[in-house]
Order: sequence, then structure tokens, then C-alpha cells
Amino acid sequence: MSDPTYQFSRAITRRPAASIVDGLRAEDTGTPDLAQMLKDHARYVAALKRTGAEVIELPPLEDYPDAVFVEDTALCLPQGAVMMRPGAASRLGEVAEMEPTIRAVYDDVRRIRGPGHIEGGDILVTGREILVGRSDRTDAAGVAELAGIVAEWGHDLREVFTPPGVLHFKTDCSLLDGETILATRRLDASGCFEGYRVLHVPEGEEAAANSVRFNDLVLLPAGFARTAEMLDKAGYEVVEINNSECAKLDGGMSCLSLRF
Ligand code: CIR
Repeated sequence: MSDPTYQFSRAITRRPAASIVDGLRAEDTGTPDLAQMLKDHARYVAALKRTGAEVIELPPLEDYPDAVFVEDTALCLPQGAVMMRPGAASRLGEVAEMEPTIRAVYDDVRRIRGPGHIEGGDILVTGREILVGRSDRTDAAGVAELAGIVAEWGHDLREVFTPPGVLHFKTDCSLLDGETILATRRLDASGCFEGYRVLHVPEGEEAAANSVRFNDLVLLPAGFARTAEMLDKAGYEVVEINNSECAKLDGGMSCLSLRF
């Protein structure tokens, strides 16, 4: 039987726009290079397709510099999809840009209407529940509104906390299978993964925690040899993808797609 937490037949991505240089970032570590980002993005899309999935590739949106990070605009579940309400004001308009694509593939589409905020990067769907990390982008009202919607579809939602200074909950963790999570020690120390099997990214490789399990592959940002080796030894098929340019904007592997 297929496991909806990591087995997907489709994904949605959006090509980065030239305006990516204006993307949000916590700290300035240099201007992202669009040409390099486009190459990395193409490799990312190719890896998704390699698993046999269909990838809906959306065109760049110059008006929204962060629109390449599509994950933050929606939550895709087997029963339906929920349009998010980003906490970053400059990203609110990305949701309306995504909605027609979601409506084309889902019959049941709900919306977070507010006043709360919530971004997809703070949501980890596991085999037993939906974990949502409160963060600077996701507040209690946003979590509560989502909890009400997913309860109708039979999902338990648990509110957890993104560590201070970390953009999103999934900046520090990813799902490897329904019961296994790749996480930083700092996030696991909060106790939010009790009862799960947790693999810790080695010290100094915290940025590798934002990976994505997509069918048979784990897409891992390149340059984290010890994490790659650990996952390989644990039996996962790892594909390393350069993430240097998205990393300048606090983005990683999960942010670049919606998967369903
Ligand atoms: C932002 O600050 O919103 C973007 N520069 C990065 C978003 C990354 N998205 C994600 O982790 N899901």
C-alpha cells in the first residue's frame, strides 16, 4: 500500500524569477545568483521526475521574489488542500497565484482566512499526525484555524515550537518515512518527536536537516557528506542537489515543491 507521507504521484514547482535577488533573508550572506539557481532548480525538478512523478512547473513570478518557495503557500493532503496565509506580508499574494493550480488538481480546497498566519514550511505531516511549529511566520490563531480544517478530514494536529532564530519548523527537520524523522539535535531536544525514530544530522551539518523524501529518493542539499553517508547507511537513496543560492534566502529542499 502506498504511504501518503512520502509516496507522491505529483509535485508543483515554480521557476525562480530575476527578482529572486530581493528575496527575504534573515542575514545577508550575498546576492543569489539566478543562473546558478536555475541550474539547481532544473536538477531538483529532474530528480522529482526521475521517480516517475508528474511535475507541474509554474512560470516565474517577478512580483513575488520568494515565489520559488512554493511549499509555503499550501498544505496538500490526500483528502484536500488548504491555502495558507503567510506571516511574511510580501508573500501573502503568492497564495492567490497558486490557488488556481491547486483547484485544478483538488476537489476540496479550503483557505486559512485569518486573522492568524501560517506557512507550509512550519508543517510536517507524519504517519500519525500533523506537527505545526509556531514561529515568527506561524501564530497560534493560524495553527488553530488549520487544526479545525484538518480535523474534518480525520487528522490530529499537534502544535509544537520552532526554535528561536530558525525560520521554519522544517528548516530543522524532514520526514524520511511515516515514523522516521531527520532532525537537528536542537529541535529534537524540545521533545517534539517523542515516540518517533529520529536520525540526527551530525554537528556542523544542521542545514542538511531540510531535506525531502520523495518516493524512493531523499533529496539532500549538497555539501553534507556525513549526513549523506548516514542516510546511505540507513538504507535511503540520496540525491545531492546544490542549494547554495536558495540557502542565501533561508530556503532548502522542501520549500521548492508541493507534493501530493
Ligand atoms: C522566506 O523568508 O520566506 C524565504 N526567503 C524562504 C522560504 C523558505 N521556505 C521554507 O522553508 N518552506
